[in-house]
Amino acid sequence: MASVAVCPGSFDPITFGHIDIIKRASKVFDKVYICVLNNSSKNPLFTVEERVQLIKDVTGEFGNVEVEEFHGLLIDYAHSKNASSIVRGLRAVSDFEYEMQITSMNRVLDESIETLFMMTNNQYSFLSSSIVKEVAKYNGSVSELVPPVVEQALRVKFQHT
Ligand code: COD
Repeated sequence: MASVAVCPGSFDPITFGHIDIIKRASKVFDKVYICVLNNSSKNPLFTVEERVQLIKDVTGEFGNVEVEEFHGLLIDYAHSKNASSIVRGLRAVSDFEYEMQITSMNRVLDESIETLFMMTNNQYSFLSSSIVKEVAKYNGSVSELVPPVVEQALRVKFQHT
């Protein structure tokens, strides 16, 4: 039976850190669904459609990765895809408490789906979508942090074209 995983997130926008985790997951699982979901504690810059399109633009090279949006509980999405696992990235110890909270909640909702954590490449351990938006907002260079298509989308959003 094919192994299926879900990489969930807000991806507002996708960064090289996200891509690092997606690439690692795509090597371990037969099929990886990247799912753009709503994080109720965040106020997104990009629409869900824009985020999905940017992810599609930069993950095309991975043959076993599919990108979708979902409005609802992550665990329901994972279930609908027959996924055995949810893959999350870890950057630093500071991620741990938040990740433990959502993992425990998801386990209460459905014990059969495991959450697996992958450590990011050291060079991306400081990187987050928030930091990228902060730099791009004030017209700083984010070329080391995101692919060119995302950099361009940020320029348009912040009217730095
Ligand atoms: N290196 C490695 N990994 C990284 C990096 C980096 N530099 N940056 C981010 N990541 C990882 C994150 O650790 C995460 O695993 C993934 O990439 C996505 O990150 P974000 O920040 O884009 O996404 P989040 O954390 O906002 O996603 C939260 C969800 C949207 C998944 C969550 O809110 C959710 O499941 N919402 C749906 C409703 C639900 O089911 N709620 C119940 C559970 S509480």
